[in-house]
Amino acid sequence: MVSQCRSLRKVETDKKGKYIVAFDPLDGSSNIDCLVSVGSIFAIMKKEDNTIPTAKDALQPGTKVVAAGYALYGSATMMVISVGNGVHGFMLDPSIGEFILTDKNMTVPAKGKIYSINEGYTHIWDKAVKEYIDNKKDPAKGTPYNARYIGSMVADVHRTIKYGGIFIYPATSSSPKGKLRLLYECIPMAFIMTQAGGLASNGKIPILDIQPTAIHERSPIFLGSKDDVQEVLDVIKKYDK
Ligand code: AFP
Repeated sequence: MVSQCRSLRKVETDKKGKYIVAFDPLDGSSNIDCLVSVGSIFAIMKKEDNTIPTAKDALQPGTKVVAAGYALYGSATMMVISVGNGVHGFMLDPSIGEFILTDKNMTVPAKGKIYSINEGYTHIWDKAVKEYIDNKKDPAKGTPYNARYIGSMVADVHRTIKYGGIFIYPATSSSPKGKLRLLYECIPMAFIMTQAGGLASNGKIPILDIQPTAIHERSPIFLGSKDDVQEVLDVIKKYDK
């Protein structure tokens, strides 16, 4: 297992399985003291051979993920999981201590009305992100989007699946690879969002196609309703010409 806490946690030989788990045990932890929702995120990949596991085994692209999910600790506790056959939500029923299937086949709306990004970094966004967000706030035609940003990826992504729209953590001039970790934040969320009918890109290629080169590698991420993500990718392409 590779997790945000440590680079690699090896399982005892007699308990070793065939899988690698990339795990963010408590994402959004800076929100705990003010009781904002936090979560755990995981992605599971097959170990390609029978050699002794090393950190390199975890450096697999998202196309190799066999299962991914998150737990959201909010007004209720919910597990959202995909094994490659749709996305399903299980709500914890504390009265019986069991998770109940409450959200079968979760699908993200093709287009939403919410954009989710930390606008405190507006001064260091690139031109494409600035133009896209300005257009969401004050469109030439149609109604402006609502802004929602919790600062806890699991909560922001869960809302995006439920209501639609777009979640963005872009590269900035001070963080050229963005902030979010590729292996245990971006890839699992991209797997789930893609399974739910949405899109997830680093602004150039699908997140799931990125070949990780380091355990704690970061990546920009544009994730959510396919029409909304495609719209921002078209703006990025315009500036790339
Ligand atoms: P913490 O785990 O340090 O609270 O960071 C949370 C996170 O990794 C992710 O859950 C949020 O989407 C993102 O960082 C918020 O980052 P900013 O505070 O820079 O917007």
